[in-house]
Amino acid sequence: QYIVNTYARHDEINNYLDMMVEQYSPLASIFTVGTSHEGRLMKGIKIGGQSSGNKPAIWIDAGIHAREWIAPATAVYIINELLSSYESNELVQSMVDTFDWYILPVVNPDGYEYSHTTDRLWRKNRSGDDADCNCDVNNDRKCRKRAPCCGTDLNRNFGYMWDPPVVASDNKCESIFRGRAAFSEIEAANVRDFLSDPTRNFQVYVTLHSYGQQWLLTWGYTTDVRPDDYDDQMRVATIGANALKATNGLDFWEVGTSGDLLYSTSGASDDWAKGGAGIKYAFTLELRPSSDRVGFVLPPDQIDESGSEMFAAMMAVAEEVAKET
Ligand code: 0X9
Ligand code: ZN
Repeated sequence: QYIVNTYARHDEINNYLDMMVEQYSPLASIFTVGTSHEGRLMKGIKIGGQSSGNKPAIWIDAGIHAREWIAPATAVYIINELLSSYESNELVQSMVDTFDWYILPVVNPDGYEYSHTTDRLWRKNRSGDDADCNCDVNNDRKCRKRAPCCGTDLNRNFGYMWDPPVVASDNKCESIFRGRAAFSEIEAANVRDFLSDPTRNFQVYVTLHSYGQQWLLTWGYTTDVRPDDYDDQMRVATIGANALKATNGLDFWEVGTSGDLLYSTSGASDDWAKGGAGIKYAFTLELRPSSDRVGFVLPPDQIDESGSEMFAAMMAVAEEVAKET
């Protein structure tokens, strides 16, 4: 069914991808990176036609953090827009012809589902001890205490500068638990393996989060060093942020490193994408809203604007990066 502009469940998103591929093949095809801890299929969509080989590629993922529902919804919006406007929009057509777009809407499907069924503000994935993860939160008082001790923060589990921990915890009961080891979590390892495949030529890594309306640049783990191509990162991000702001008239959208705007953290996916996978442009986007009044619980009537502005940003980024390829 048509799930654009809704906060859809994980199986609805997966079904939607199948439906789009049915309609738009061979322009679109399914890819999978593996299954989650609880066995959910981590399904994505490749948009760009059949040609593989060294067409430059753009990766967009979302839903690393369970409660950030606007992120998967925005990814779905982008998928819909890339495919439905391909025929009618020259810029879209040219960017889809130039790049292979790989979009994985839900990196953390177990946590995402848990945030729908049990705890709206859940952040981590759902791996861990049975006593912590599989007890009955609603009817067992002990379980209510143990519940936070389930799961790992996938955005502290990626293996570039995983150690020492920076705003990351070794306590499994904290929401920023970094896991027992870098890539201890199947969902992070699945993304790593897919992005490491040398037959794909990724130029851009974008990961959608919320909230804060910020375009975060690497490095995220420190403010002491900058990547040597930092000026390129800043230029492309600024072009993207300007396109974004122009779309729906948002005036607030910050661009800068995680440490400069927010805080530094070790083990996030953006740093690994750049430092580990060698993808030149690596961005974490903190989507709407800007303030903590609604925070993660953004009304669904804002999906449309979040989607349209982020789509414009992705087109602007692609156009700019295309000049280099
Ligand atoms: O803390 C995070 O993982 C991200 N913010 S969120 O509110 N969505 O949890 C920011 C991560 C930014 N990237 C790095 N610090 N490397
Ligand atoms: Zn997040």
